[in-house]
Amino acid sequence: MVATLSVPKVKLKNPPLRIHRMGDKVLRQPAKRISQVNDEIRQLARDMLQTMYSADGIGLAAPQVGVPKRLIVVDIYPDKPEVPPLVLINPEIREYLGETVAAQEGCLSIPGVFCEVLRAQGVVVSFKDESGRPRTIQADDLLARVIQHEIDHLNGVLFVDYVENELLLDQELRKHGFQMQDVQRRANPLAAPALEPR
Ligand code: GNR
Ligand code: NI
Repeated sequence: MVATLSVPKVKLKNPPLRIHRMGDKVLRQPAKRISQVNDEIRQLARDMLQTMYSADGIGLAAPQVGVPKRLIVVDIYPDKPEVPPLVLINPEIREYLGETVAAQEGCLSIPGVFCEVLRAQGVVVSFKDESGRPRTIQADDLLARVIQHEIDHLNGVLFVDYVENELLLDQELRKHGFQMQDVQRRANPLAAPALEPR
């Protein structure tokens, strides 16, 4: 039996899960692999989808709802009822494709804050789906971007960690009630290395 994971694409007044915000330590913990895709995992995925649609998001990672497991849900077509969402369990990026592209990102755990982030145009990603079946897909453009953003969450990484302009980031964070001390600044592995003076 293949459990289908359809949930209506609607905004609930009382979503089943709470989205944790930057500053909460669960967002910085590396998430654990899922050894068995069972009904508990499928229920978590369903609850995450309802919570994502209710928050007007197009992706959500389990650590954002306080669960340190390697599970993400993605739906870049929240207004198309006929398109099913993606559930990715233990996702792994196998290949980065195409150019590195800069575009604005936001995060449901850092509401109101938007910054440009470099991402690969495409990725090949392997994962197990909601029925436990191994799958490999190629994703491009917005879908590839969201998958890269969500897999970062599984590794305790937030998009603001990559922002180079510390002053602009600090301003933008304060405006929305966040603090620079909760950012873990790091080089984006897709960025060209800065030239060392010599
Ligand atoms: O809803 C979301 N939109 C978005 C836009 C550009 C790049 C990434 C994203 S993911 C985000 C939801 C979220 O925070 N997922 O972790
Ligand atoms: Ni996010």
